Amino acid sequence: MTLLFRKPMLLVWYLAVLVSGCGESGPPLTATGVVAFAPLPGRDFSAAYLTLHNHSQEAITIQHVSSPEFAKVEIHESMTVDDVIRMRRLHSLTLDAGTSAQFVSGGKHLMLIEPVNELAPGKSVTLEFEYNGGAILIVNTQLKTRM
Ligand SMILES: [Cu+2]
Repeated sequence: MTLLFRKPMLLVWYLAVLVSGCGESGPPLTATGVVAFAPLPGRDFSAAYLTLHNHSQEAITIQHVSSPEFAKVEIHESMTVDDVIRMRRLHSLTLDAGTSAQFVSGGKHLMLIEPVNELAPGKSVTLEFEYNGGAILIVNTQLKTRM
């Protein structure tokens, strides 16, 4: 009896080691340090910052970002031209294999545009990153107060 039970358990454990050992057990794209701000009173846009990590052996291209809480989400990049800070929209963003992309104030950022409902600090929002032709990374966070 004991042997009969032990054999399948050993087999399962062995398979688990194989799966985790091949380096593809986790998602290829993850996000850390997610901060999304509630729009300032009277404004219909806001920003979100985070770091995206490509854990895979291939390039990952983010083709579209969306949120059920906002009409539009755009990837922007701030740059200083002739002492004036300008933002330009990036229509896609590619992360080379094993690299990260930081979204920070004054650099790349997400513009959260036109809230669907009234959005106060503390409300949860979802960000959906569509990449490589159909894969989706879903990130949840709570809106913070803009300082
Ligand atoms: Cu912007």
